[in-house]
Amino acid sequence: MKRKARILLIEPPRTIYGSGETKRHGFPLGLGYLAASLEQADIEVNVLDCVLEGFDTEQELGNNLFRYGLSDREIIREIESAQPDIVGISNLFSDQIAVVRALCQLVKEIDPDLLTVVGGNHVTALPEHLLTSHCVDFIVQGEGEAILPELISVLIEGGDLSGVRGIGYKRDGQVVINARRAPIEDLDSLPFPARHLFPFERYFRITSTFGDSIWGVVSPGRKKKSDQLRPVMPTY
Ligand code: B12
Repeated sequence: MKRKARILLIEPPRTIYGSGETKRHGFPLGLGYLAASLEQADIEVNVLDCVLEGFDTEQELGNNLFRYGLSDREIIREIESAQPDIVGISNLFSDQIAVVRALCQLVKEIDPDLLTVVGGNHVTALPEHLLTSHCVDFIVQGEGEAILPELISVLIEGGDLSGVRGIGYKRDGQVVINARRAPIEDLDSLPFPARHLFPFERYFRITSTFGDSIWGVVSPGRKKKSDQLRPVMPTY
């Protein structure tokens, strides 16, 4: 990869169980921080929040499982229009790995040369897991703000991947997990999230109906009318 790289960051569609779970979404803060760091490193970045863009689009997958967010066809259109060299996908939740893997597969079907990078809590905890899929080229463990720009720079320069702390990849078909990078000490050194790359006010349209609740929640099959909504605060 020789010229300035172009990356598309994607918040994947989500799956939930129709009874007992609710649709919900908020601004993907991690992608906001990543986008800002990429911009600071002079890397061209676009974002696609499949959940926000397709919040009312539901697909029944069987066994009471629902997917909400943009359809595959819509995602393909968005990727083709953004023309990225690299697609970065967020995987915060381990219960979403099937969607993430399917999205990586979709990317490879569009263009096998498109590189896929997955980051977030799941691959941080289990770095080898998704890398065993042929459609996942790289994983990033932990905070991506410094790692992702460095990875992209090494890919552009054709440098040595073994020196990039915090990544996992494949060498000669074997999964390689590099040493972890220490957490960022000086958080004030980070640029603020690149909110200008997101249709920010639309997050409030999902979330603002809930009084003190900060996340938009709605059961599958229902639209976002406030009288049909059930406010739920997450418990951990
Ligand atoms: C906010 C939040 C939510 C929000 C989601 C917000 C949103 N955007 O939609 C809500 C309230 C909806 C939510 C719900 C749930 N959550 Co929650 N949530 C969090 C929380 C508290 C913070 C996430 C966050 O914003 N972090 C701050 C940002 C800056 O960091 P980040 O997103 O992790 O991104 C950084 C890195 O991960 C990485 N990265 C992330 N994406 C990418 C992509 C690429 C390409 C790269 C290179 C790097 C990268 O770089 C980023 C910058 O440093 C975390 C706990 C935590 N401390 O992480 C739990 C957490 C993610 N949630 C968790 C869980 C379990 C859930 C629920 C399943 C709870 C439940 N039983 O209902 C649901 C599932 C929701 C769903 N499937 O739809 C677990 C996930 C564990 C796991 N392995 O699955 C966590 C880790 C809490 C925990 N310790 O248990 N959650």
